[in-house]
Amino acid sequence: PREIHRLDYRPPTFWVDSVALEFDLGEEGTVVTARLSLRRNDEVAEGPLELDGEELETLSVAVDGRVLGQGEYTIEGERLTIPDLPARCELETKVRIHPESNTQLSGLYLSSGNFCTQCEAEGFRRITWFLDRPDVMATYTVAIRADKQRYPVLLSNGNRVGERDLGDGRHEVRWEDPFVKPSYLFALVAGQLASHAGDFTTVSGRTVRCEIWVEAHNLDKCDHALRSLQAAMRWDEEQFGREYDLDLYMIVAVDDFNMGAMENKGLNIFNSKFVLARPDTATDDDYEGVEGVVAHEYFHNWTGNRVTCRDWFQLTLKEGLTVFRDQRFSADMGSEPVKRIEDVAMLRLRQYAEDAGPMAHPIRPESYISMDNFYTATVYEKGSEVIRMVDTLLGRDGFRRGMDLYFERHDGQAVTCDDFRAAMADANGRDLAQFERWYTQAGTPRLVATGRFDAAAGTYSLTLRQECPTGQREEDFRALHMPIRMGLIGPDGADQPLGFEGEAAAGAPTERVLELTEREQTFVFAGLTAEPVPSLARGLSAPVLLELEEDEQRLAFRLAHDSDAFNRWDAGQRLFGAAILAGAAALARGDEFQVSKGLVEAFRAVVTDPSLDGSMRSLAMALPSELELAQRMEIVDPDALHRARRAVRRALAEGTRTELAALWERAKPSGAYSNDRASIDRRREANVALAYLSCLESPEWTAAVAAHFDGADNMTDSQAALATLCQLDVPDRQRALEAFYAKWKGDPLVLDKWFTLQATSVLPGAPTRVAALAHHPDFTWRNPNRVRSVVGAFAMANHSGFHSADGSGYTLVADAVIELQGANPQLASRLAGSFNHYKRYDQHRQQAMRGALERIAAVDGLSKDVYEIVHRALA
Ligand code: DPP
Ligand code: ZN
Repeated sequence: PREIHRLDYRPPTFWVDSVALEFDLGEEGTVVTARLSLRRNDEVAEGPLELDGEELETLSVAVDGRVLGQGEYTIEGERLTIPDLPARCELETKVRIHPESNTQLSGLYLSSGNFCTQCEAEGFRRITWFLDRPDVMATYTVAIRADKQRYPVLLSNGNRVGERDLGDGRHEVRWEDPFVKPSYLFALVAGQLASHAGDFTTVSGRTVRCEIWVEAHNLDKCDHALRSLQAAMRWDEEQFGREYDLDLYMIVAVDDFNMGAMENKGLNIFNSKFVLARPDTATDDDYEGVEGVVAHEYFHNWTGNRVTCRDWFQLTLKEGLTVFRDQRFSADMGSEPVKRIEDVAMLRLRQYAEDAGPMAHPIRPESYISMDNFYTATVYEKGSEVIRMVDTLLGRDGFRRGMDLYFERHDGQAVTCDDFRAAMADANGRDLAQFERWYTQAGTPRLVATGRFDAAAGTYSLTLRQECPTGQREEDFRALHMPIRMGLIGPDGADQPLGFEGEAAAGAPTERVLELTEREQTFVFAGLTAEPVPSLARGLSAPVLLELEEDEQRLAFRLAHDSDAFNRWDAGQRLFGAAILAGAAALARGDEFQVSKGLVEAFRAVVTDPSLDGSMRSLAMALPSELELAQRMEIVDPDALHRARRAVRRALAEGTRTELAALWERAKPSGAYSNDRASIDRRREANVALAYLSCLESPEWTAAVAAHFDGADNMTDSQAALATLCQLDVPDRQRALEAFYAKWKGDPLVLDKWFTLQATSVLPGAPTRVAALAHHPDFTWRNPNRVRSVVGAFAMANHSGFHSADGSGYTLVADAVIELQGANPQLASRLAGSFNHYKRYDQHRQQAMRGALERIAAVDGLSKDVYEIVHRALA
């Protein structure tokens, strides 16, 4: 497979001004006619026209109405070349494609018998010959012809401009999208669908019709998606002055989808997981997921569609920015600190791990074999952190000025990350040249902090030193421009005024943003009467690993007093994490270990703190996961880690059983379900309290969990209770699983939960149970959600099970990759990433994982997606 490099970018030899597409949809083959208005790119005066195509049966090629003969063009592999073309011409191609056997779910394919498309990143070339690159932007008109009975609904981008009966049982619908767009934003849907609709009146008074298209039996699960869309439209007007530009906005839910959702112009196509929600089928977290993803795809209309990427290396231009926008939206809809904690927890779990492994790449990668492999936590989540730092450096108003200039300069264009940075800098008269290093350097920088209090002088010197990320070369690391939001906490728990030496202390702020630009910088604060406790990188103001020596006492102090909600939570995570890691080390040596009294007291304070809302409390009570803690072990010992975490959990539960029981009593369900914030908060703290109490393995609390399951009138409680039972070796587990299955076997999304809860059970024999799940009649390799709910969940969220000492977890996942790699390379390569960190495990496991990777690498005709992941890991 060929590697593509960022610096090799060349503009295309031709532009496409407009595209007219005709689809004759059929059960056995679909014919696509494409007419492209071509115009030679003056910047590139020479060179043939080169079009991309994949798995196309070419029926004819014509230029300006004349059919070309064999010698007038060449097709070699995935490239169609026409040497001699006039500066302006119309090219017509006719191809046959086979959506009915497209298992890759890229291009045009069938999901539940309906046609749908996925073109990002390079799926459009699987539909027709095209300059399938994002810098080629054109207007599109589309005619769709299909059987009237089977495909009554025919959708594409833009506005519906015509419809006619073709007489032979078929009909035709025509669509027109007036905005130029790259091919990856093309979409088509055809099938039996119904819509839940509502209106949105824009700030300038236009009415936009919003339609959520689903299979008819799901119509009662669309209201939350519709409301989320309307809220997102309003928010983008208020926060960024961005108004929606078409009269119609459609979202279609499909069951078979490789990703979460896709922002196609005017016609989003979604994994049904991020559309369908009803209280009895979706959890509170699912509701938030729907709201966030609907908003994300909507926000792309400006950051992604109106202004798009010049080439795929710039992906973070639209994704980092749009994730930042959806995170801010969700914070505004709910709780800012809760949202921030959830986002950082995910960043540390997935992105920091990626940064420390073989797939480490800058948010703007330098090369790829398959672009599909670079829809990563780094491009998305770290990309969002980088945008967040710009926001922190420029301030809310400065950031808005930068955004306005960005749209003013680049509306209708395909641009680069440098263009974005230039708009931010120019709008604010700031120099963001050094800031570019966030786009060129891979890895998570370490930030080592040391403090020195001089009692006589009343000063506190804080030294911050940037260290090269793990896995990167020292000589490549250059100091980054980063904002560090911080405070100094006094002995009474209050933030101290932060007067710099030489400044008047009176009136100084109690929180500052320090701007780091050098490898090492020292800041001296004056006017202090007692040694303060520093609270650094509040809200994780920069995506770094903060290294600061803090003992149990100091962490407990910050957990109790830090005025920054995020840093309070973070102090707790450090405290619990350190205890578990110390325990794991002791167990690995064969020693006993005891949970300290101080730890139990800190936990008790969290359980009982009246100032915490339920969501915050549940986050503060959660122990860091095994997967996250594994990142911090020299050589990962999954068994010791698992036993230590369990022991800490149990000790905390035993030490605070009275308070936990009181919390459960106060917060447990009473009265009918409601989805207001207070009820969501209560459900969260009730469920986390009950999960702790279940660790006591007492008949009383096991019965309480079973009763909670039986009495649940909503999926949040039902799933939480079943999740808890799945970790217990009790008869109620099997009974509850059977009851859940009987009730929900007809609902694929709920059934996914049923599979996941079993795949993530840590009871002994996990690999055997997961193998059995993969043979369950409801399991299928063809549905990505189902595969992820079993194999994905096992590999990514069942650390002790996946790393079972006998290697059977590895065999299972490698078999799945091999099974899938031909049919669905994108899905297979995600699963192949499960082995990325094998070098961090003990010799025995390393060998077993390496063996699994080598077995995958040896597959004949391995897809390039999987090839890239496996070969990077083995390198
Ligand atoms: N562009 C999509 C998204 O992230 C991914 N296919 O919204
Ligand atoms: Zn996106």
